[in-house]
Amino acid sequence: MTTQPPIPQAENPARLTGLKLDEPYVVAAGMEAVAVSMKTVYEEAGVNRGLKALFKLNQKGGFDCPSCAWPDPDGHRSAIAEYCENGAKAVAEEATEKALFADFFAEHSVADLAQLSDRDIGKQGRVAEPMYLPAGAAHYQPISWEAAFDMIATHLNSLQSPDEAVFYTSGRTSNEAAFLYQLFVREYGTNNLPDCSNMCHESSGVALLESVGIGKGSVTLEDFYEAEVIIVMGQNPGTNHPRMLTALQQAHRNGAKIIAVNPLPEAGLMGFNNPQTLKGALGMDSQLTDLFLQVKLNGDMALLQAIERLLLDEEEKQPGSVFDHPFINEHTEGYEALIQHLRQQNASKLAALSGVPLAQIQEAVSLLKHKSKIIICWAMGLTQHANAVDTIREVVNLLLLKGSIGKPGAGTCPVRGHSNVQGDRTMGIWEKPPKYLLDNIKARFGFEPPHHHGFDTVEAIRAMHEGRAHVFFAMGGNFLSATPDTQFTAEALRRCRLTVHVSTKLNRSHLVHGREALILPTLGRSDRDLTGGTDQFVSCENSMGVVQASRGVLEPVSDQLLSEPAIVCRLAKATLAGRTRINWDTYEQHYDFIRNEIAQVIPGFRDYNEKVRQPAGFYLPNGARERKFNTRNGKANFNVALATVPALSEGEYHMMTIRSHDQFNTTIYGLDDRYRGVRNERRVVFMNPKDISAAGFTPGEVVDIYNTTDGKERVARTFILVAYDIPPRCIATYFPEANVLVPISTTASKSNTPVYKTVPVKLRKGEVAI
Ligand SMILES: Nc1nc2c(c(=O)[nH]1)N[C@H]1C(S)=C(S)[C@@H](COP(=O)(O)OP(=O)(O)OC[C@H]3O[C@@H](n4cnc5c(=O)[nH]c(N)nc54)[C@H](O)[C@@H]3O)O[C@H]1N2
Ligand SMILES: Nc1nc2c(c(=O)[nH]1)N[C@H]1C(S)=C(S)[C@@H](COP(=O)(O)OP(=O)(O)OC[C@H]3O[C@@H](n4cnc5c(=O)[nH]c(N)nc54)[C@H](O)[C@@H]3O)O[C@H]1N2
Ligand SMILES: [Mo]
Repeated sequence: MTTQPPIPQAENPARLTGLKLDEPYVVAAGMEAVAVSMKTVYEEAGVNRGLKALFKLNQKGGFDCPSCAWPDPDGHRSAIAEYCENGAKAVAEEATEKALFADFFAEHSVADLAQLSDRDIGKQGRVAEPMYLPAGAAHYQPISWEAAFDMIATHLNSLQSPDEAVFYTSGRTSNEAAFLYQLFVREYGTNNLPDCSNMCHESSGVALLESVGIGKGSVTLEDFYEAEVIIVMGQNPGTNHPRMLTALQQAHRNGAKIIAVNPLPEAGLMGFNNPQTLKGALGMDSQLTDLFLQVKLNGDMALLQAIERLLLDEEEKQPGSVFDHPFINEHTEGYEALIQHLRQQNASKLAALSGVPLAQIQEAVSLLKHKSKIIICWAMGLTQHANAVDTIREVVNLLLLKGSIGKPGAGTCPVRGHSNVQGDRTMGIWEKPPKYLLDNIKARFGFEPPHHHGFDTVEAIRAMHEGRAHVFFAMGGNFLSATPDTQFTAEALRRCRLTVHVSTKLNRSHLVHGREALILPTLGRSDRDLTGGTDQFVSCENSMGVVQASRGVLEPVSDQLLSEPAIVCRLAKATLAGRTRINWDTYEQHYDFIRNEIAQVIPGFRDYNEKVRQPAGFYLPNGARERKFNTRNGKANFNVALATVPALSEGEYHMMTIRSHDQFNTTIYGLDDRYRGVRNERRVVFMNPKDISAAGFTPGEVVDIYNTTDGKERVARTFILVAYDIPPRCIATYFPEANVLVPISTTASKSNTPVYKTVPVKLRKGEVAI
């Protein structure tokens, strides 16, 4: 089918890099993290550029860290280090001085570049001018911006329907760019706006909307300092949200009990040395987790129901002492149905299903019983399962029973991934647009936006695969590597007439392309943006609904980069020409004009230009935070669901695909996963030592992993077995190497999120000699 080069993760046996194993850490951060940050930044960006960038990172008046979406403190910010090791790595990756101009692409063919590992592709540097790959060509060649926009416009305008184009977004795109992008796409005529959120917190959004009427979390950072109990489920903050550890530590000092629910004893969760304090720097800081519940993969719903069932027993012994009846009566619906359901459940059976011993669940119940300031945090360990939406609704059930929402120290805390993924959704990057958004767009701009739903990520892949979509446009991201079923997605992209990527850095999606392909180089978060001849800033929304300005400080690596808002404006003008009702030119003159539009169209943004200039930004309205539940019935809704864990056949395991400490999603910074004791290798499988021997393997042996969902064999070759403290029949590999095994047909009900955390797989001896 293809003359394109093979994809190492999907079509080739991969090379190993030389595993070295250490003891896993029990405590995260400390001075080692600071040393690693400094080293990475200086190596990539040089001392001057590096220092300049780090000094402005997450400071008021500086730029928002491009790494995760954890909020910055509203008040005092440490002048030297309001960032973490992994934020520093993200900045270093972007601030690199290596720039790829036409001569680089003339020298290296697409086929040559495709031989490189993901890490080495990323390390080549920033894309520095627009590049075009003609049909059948071996090399990308330079193209002017104008010609590139004309080419995209010609393709888009030759489609039979706007619904044959797909417009993907990754979560670094600013509010300003995202708003313009969705506006252009809707004026063009489609809601095909899939985004990384579809693979990330979509399950949280769906669940929270149904349960409490807002698809975002309800807590603020201040709530952490007042909480009595904080449960962290399915999240590895030591690696993915390191600054969260500072908040957890403060909460712990203020007396909060911390319960960690995870199949792995993750270093950051178990303990944390805060490098911003002297004690922490010296490695003398505290233990964080009071109770570690080592749940089986997807055992969370069973665990939560076991807790609720036991709380019900306590409540019945002493009515009114455990559940918050005034809150339940006034604000919720479905309590009786839930209680009836819980009465039919057997705590021991639920405990067995969850993998957590009943005695430990009892401990959790004792911690929770008489407390009501409870926060539950979660991330991908809950969202990427078939029953994710119901599991998250179970999280809310527990909070509602305790009245733990909409008051200080309590509430929901889905911890977001990309730094502006939440803001992009607020701005209308949504394939299922709410009616108010379409109405407001119509009222302000005078065109009728399409009402029928567009494709989400998985639907977009299928549409491209089946020839129902022909043009793929990506505002950031690395679609090929982030999506499930790598081989299938590759076929889908290769069937497109045109694939376009607005990117900062080179990645594998540029090398697995449509008949023609374009790379449009853009400014990153840390870059100075002089669009319209003035210093522009953009804005982002963090995980707690705070919108803040972000102003890049570094000189861009090339004068041929355009900002994302400028790219959208020019694309819109080229594509819509005389058809448009919108004066795109003004937005390129000053971003204040974009924010003025946002203020009129998006709720909560009135006086945006003024408010965003306040030093710490502003909070968006949040009904759940005030016990105003904007659901259909105006109540917070309990949900009744049966706890299930998918069954395993003989020789089968549940595989989760997780992040190492040295990556940001598909951007691989390095080959170490320091806290888990893994160095210099990513092709590893974490497995329970008893399972290893029961299967007749030995640690260190090389295996192939395979999946046969839908009767089709998917194989990921050459992984080294690492004996690890992980529950039986559960194994772990890294994303994106193992994405080839994730069947596209298995997605979460209601959110359609790929099931990246319970992939049914088997292992066999590695076939390829290494
Ligand atoms: N440095 C860095 N920061 C990042 C990212 C990055 O790649 N690197 N990615 C960003 C993005 S987009 C996101 S979405 C977040 C992701 O942040 P996380 O969700 O922390 O990322 P994962 O590595 O997917 O980790 C999932 C965690 O859930 C656990 N887990 C897996 N399955 C289950 C389960 O069934 N139940 C329970 N209770 N736990 C389970 C795993 O052991 C692991 O600790 O981080 C963001 N921040
Ligand atoms: N197996 C498995 N797969 C997963 C997951 C998992 O846990 N397991 N997690 C899922 C999750 S939570 C997510 S969010 C997705 C992530 O999916 P994506 O968001 O698509 O992937 P990223 O790796 O974050 O995208 C990195 C690329 O974005 C580009 N980029 C970086 N900064 C900018 C910028 O400022 N502007 C522009 N235009 N481009 C930029 C760079 O070219 C870089 O190569 O992956 C999902 N895939
Ligand atoms: Mo994410």
